[in-house]
Amino acid sequence: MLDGWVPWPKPLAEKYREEGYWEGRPLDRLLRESAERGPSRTALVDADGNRWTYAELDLRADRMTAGLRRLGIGDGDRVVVQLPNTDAFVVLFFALLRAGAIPVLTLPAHRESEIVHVAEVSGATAYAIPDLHDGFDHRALARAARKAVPGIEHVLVAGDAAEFTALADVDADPVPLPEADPGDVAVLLLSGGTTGKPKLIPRTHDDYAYNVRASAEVCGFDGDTVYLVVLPTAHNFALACPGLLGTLMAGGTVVLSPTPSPEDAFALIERERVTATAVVPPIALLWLDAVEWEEADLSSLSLLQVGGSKLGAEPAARVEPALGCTLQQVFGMAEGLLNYTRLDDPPELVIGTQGRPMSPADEVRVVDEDDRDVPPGESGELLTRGPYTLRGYYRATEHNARAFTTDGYYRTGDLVRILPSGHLVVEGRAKDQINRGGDKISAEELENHILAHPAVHDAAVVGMPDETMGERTCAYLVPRGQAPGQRELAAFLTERGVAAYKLPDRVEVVETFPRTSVGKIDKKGLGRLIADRLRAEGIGGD
Ligand code: OOB
Repeated sequence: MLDGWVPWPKPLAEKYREEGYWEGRPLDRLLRESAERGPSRTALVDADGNRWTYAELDLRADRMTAGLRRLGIGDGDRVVVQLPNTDAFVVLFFALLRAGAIPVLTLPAHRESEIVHVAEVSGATAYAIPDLHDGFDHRALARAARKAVPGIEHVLVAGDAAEFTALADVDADPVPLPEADPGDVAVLLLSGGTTGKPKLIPRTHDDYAYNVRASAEVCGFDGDTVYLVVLPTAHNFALACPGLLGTLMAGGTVVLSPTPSPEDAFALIERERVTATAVVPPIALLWLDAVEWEEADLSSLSLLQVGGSKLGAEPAARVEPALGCTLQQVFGMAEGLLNYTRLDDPPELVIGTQGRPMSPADEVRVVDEDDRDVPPGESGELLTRGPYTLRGYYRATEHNARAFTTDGYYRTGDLVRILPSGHLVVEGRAKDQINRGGDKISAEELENHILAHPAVHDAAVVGMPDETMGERTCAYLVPRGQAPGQRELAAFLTERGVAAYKLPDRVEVVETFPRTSVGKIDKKGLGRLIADRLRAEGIGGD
């Protein structure tokens, strides 16, 4: 049993159980049950065309479970997982659950700064990596991480392990093990973050299994579903909404795409007769253009889920005619709450809204700055609680006091309005975060890194409008001497181990920052300033 996480209050947990949201089954059972129902069906296919049946995948997971236990990994141990879209991720994910360990899911793009932080906060004892990915040697990163976090006893490598342990050798004859308590934490997800450092999101077996099961229902996943994983497997959207777990629960087939490029993804859609996939808006835009010249047969595709940042109404309207499939908008968060447009919603709701809450037990409020409910239909901050929304970040007592109301609502930081149908329209953001095409960047985290530069006196990071990404990142600097340019700053941040997607796209140098009446940096003012400047330069904006 993990400590340092905030469980649901007992009466509420009782209610979620009684009303059948929580079924009291460990998350990994979804694979076992599908393997029992259809052992010879294809569970997983990778980009090279390697295929595993349910029986094979289930057995691989069991063998790796035994291998992990032999290494001494299990019983609540946290394991930082940083693997690309490969079979190794899928097998390790289930093996960790079965061994009683807790996967801490990070993105392949994360670097020393993020990995060290996450390993420290989670108290990780192991770290799983690919050898090389996207030209980057993760073993070098593992060496640095181990130096910084000596608690990391094991480094498990998919591929050439060098001095570490090869995942292929984490293998032994299956042993019977006790099942996890479904009320315990199953995985730790990474939050997009709004403060200095990324936060960890505890998801229990009960809550995550419900997240997966209800998503699969809403999206009509069944044994005939062939789901293409395009986003990183570690992202909640691709993993569990319904994603790879929802497909395996339904007995369908998961296909792994190494990248979201139309070349890779379209070829796999044609080859495997893919029926459903999930992307962020910039990828949707890219695909909408690519169908013009790519010749692949996409006729099998029946559902394209788009979420992570706001999809404009114009591209939304182009999805069905261009790709010949149903569009589903998804407004979700790793913290929990999922909003989906429904498959039978009228076009104006599918095109013009970000969906409605997945569960009848989701409670949503829209409030003003004093936490008072706004009149119906008006815009305000979205607060939510429910059977699959966290009650607190892991080991973050102080932050939790601000991120949640006293009665347990999570402050999403999203500005929304609710239509009479219950559908939400995302209107903006109250949180200090940049949403760069679905990748979340905490302004404060980036500012802290930038402030370490010797020629920077002060820094303020804001979003700037961008046609494809929705937003990009602009760093305003007050210099101390000769200010670094965009490239110099990017090199400095990379050297500090900051992930590439967080590097500022643009640097602006000013003498002082505009201030609000209470003396805070006026970020809205800076946002307007850069938007005006882009417009004057003829880039982006209206
Ligand atoms: C998904 O999860 P996260 O944790 O990376 O980011 C959550 C945040 C939301 O609070 C919101 O600010 C933004 O991303 N967001 C959207 C959106 N979907 C997410 N903003 C506008 N429109 C949308 N459709 O991004 C995520 C998790 C599960 C499923 C889908 C997305």
